[in-house]
Amino acid sequence: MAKLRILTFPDPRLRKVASPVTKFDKSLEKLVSDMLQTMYEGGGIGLAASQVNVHKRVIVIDISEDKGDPMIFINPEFKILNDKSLLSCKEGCLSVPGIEEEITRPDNIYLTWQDIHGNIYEETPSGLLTVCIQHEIDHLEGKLMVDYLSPLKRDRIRKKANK
Ligand code: GNR
Ligand code: NI
Repeated sequence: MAKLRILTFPDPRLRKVASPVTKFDKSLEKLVSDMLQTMYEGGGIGLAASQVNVHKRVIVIDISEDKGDPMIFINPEFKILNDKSLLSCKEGCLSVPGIEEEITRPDNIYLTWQDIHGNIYEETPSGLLTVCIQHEIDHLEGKLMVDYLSPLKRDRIRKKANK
């Protein structure tokens, strides 16, 4: 396993839209294992490939207490089942270090994804996983948590980062 470099806001490479994974091969396994190490060493609960400058639709998440339950999502997609059911959560991002902001997201989603072998899964997740998977899928679309903040707040964060 190798630790990868994490891009930080406002790096324009974080704005790229990731492409679907089509080959479920050894190089995908290597990417996932490097991403897991990078997430654990960075102290995050999730990581999208976009954050390590690999623009493929790959996400790793571990929201377990003892950090022993890695979840891998290849080509994840979600649909909002009820846009009136919302959840607010103080979010952080390894690509926006030092910032924690309350963000409100839909709480009732239908999620599909593939595993590392290409098998297809579906689930209606709940709680922190719902928040985290949306945060990570945003990364794959080139979207960042700062995009949910006011332009003023976003500008303050940008100025701090550029110092
Ligand atoms: O470590 C992280 N914590 C977190 C907290 C609340 C909502 C989302 C997250 S994801 C973040 C790691 C990260 O930047 N993933 O892209
Ligand atoms: Ni993030």
